[in-house]
Amino acid sequence: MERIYLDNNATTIVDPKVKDAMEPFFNQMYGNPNSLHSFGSEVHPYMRIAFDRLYAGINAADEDDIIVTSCATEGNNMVIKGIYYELIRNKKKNQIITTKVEHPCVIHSCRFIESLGTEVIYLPVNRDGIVDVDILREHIDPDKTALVSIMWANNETGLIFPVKEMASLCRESGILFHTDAVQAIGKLNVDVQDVPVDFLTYSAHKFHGMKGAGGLFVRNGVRIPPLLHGGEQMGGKRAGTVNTAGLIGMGLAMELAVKNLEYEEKEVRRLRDKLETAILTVKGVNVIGKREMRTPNTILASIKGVEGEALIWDLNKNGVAASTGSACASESLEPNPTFLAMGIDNELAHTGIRLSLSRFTTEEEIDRSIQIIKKSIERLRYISISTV
Ligand code: C6P
Repeated sequence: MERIYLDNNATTIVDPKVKDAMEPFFNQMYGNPNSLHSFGSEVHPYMRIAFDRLYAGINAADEDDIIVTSCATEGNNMVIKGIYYELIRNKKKNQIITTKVEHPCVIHSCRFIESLGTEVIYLPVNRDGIVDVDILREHIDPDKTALVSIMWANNETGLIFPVKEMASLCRESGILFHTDAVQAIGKLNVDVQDVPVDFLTYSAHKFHGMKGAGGLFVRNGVRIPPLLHGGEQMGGKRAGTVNTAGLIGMGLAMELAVKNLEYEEKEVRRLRDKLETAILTVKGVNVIGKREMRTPNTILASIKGVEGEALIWDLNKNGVAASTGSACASESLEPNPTFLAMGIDNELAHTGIRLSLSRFTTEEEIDRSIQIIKKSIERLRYISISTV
């Protein structure tokens, strides 16, 4: 059975071009880039190219910093805990504002600094699943708010947040703004000249790079202490030997992601819409969030009377890989928190499935998925009726 992968918001296939570009850095050019001998120095030109691609990909200025991390979780922890040490612990400010629908690595970092005495405000989303700029405006306080951390696009719904307006508001108010852009890179145009963020994080494996490499953009002039102390790598801002293959692959993955934006916007969107339209014909299926407000690859659907987890297992048995939401929450028995934050009732919140495509998803896979998903829903409904 040919399996179909529709869980690209959890991770993506490494683009074969990216894999080829990384290959020499495992067995040939494997030197530590900080070593003085030729094994070390021969890696430098490739790292330079990778950094140039990372800067170009988000239109960062030469003076800005892009710190290579192991993943977005690390970058997000570094920003939130870093701001605690930079501005909150020394009592310059005492508040962070985020949202109820951030990824757990943001929410749990916020809870951690809350336990150290910081005030954290978790903004709600509106019925459309979006954080209103007005609600942010009501809550910010230039004397108190050290940081606003709001994602660019949600990993479960795909809903895109008004980060440009929110970052501009914070800039005017003298408040630092961080965005988790994990689900935006490769799906939307991400331009840090146009959107005045101070910090932006991403993970290579969400845009066809490898797992274990990520990036943290820090605007020129903004100070943040390291999370990892040690050697002088990344100018002392992130100690630890850099994942050279990961960085070199991430650079190319970023370049390809940007080159493919038009394809993503047209073709991936067309396939996503085809799948969505087809599953919406099934009674009791509802898709969260308006299409035009979502990233082009994502569907989060609730299916009345069908438990999300049961559907995932049935789909998996029939060759379709989907998820109930965030991969890292897959072992939780709690209802989907994004649904709850959107005011969707508890019962329906257990019925979510997320389907996420990539530029490697084919039309033939979508056509087969439609048949398989429809049959699975029918089968599970039949089982639940016949067992009542
Ligand atoms: N979301 C999902 O299934 P890492 O694991 O550090 O590479 O990425 C963390 C992360 C941070 N922010 C957002 C918005 C994300 O979507 C993710 C990863 C996956 O939705 C795995 S939990």
